[in-house]
Amino acid sequence: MVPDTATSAWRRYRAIPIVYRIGAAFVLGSIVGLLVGDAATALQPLGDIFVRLLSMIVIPIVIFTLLMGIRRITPSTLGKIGGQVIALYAVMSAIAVFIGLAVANLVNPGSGLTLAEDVEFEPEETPDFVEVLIGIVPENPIGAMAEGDVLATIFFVIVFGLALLMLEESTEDEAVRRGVESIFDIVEAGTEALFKIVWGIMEYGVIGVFALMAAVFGEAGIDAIVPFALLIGTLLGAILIHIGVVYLGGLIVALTRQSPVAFLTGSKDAIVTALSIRSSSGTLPVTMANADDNLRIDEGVYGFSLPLGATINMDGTAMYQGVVAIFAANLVGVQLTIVEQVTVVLIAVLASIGAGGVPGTGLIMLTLVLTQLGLPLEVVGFVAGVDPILDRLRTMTNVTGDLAVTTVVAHWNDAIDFGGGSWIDPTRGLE
Ligand code: DAS
Repeated sequence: MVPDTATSAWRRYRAIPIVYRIGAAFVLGSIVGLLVGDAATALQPLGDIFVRLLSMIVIPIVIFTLLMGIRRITPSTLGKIGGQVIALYAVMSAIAVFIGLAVANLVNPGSGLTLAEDVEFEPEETPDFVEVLIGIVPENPIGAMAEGDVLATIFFVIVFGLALLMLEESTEDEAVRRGVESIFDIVEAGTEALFKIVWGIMEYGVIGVFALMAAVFGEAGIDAIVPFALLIGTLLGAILIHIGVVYLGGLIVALTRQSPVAFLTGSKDAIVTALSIRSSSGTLPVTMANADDNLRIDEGVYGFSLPLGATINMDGTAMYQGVVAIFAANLVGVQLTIVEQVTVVLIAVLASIGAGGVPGTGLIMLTLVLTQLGLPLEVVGFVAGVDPILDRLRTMTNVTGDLAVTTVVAHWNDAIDFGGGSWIDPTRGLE
């Protein structure tokens, strides 16, 4: 019989949000590594288990979350506004990844930090761009899944998901329609089960991150702090460029001729909430309230664009993939070719369709990008410790992007109430 004190201690431990426990493991592991030195690399195997658990979940999570994401984009809702929203979301995400890669190529976070010696890394031969594009189409989708070929898996799942949706809309056969619904019901249950596994892995991650950080700081010493600080700085720099130039300069000023300050003021509650709770989906009610009350946007637009954006439009998350891909490549001393960096863009944009707007999504997606590029998954353990900071920055960017795109599409479709409202008053705009 476990003594009450132990069970109550365990309950108090579990009551602490996992993200803070992992953050504490990051700090403690780093301190132990600095104090113990090389001997701390003996903990590496505990970190390797964490990495293998993450690797185990990569392909299943792609398949299930992507099918769930596609479920939301039903062909009938595509329509004119839907087409504009989805097209703008995709363009914004691609620009975000390019900005992330550009800033990371300039700053080069991760250079100077080395993985623990016994982490093998075999750089894959770099295919040329045409090979990457052709390779997206799998000759054998099951084989692609078995080999962890993320892009080819994403391609097949998107094709299969769209086929299911079209079948559901067109078939006369009731049994077939029920079959499609059963598949999506299974996918929904499977997705829930997989996220339970993800959070179970993150529970073990407290030990895994502790071990990885102890090993890396045991190996590299105090010098390892700089690369992590650079990683946070790089992402922050890329985000400020993306929000300042692309959202405010490009979308709000150039396309809607409205005041960028007024846009930010109108969106402030959603921005602060996203920074606080690290969840686009959790912020959605606030995002919608800002769109309606402050930005004076018609519900016919934001009612479609914001729930969709909270799940498929994740510019901050996509940008983060680019930044950490460069960080990971520097860790193992390889230079990502342009082809490989474009591959990051493809995965980040496509995979974000399936990524849900919940805390830690970006970290899980990172396993897809690193797997595709053949980069060491240990990096996920490294960045997991600073994820509480990075995730807030990503989520804030995701939500700001949702509102900026929604404002542009509403403007294009005369779905903004210029008659009153806190910011959309033509006398205060740039007209
Ligand atoms: N927390 C995710 C979101 O809610 C973003 C991420 O993890 O990258 O958008």
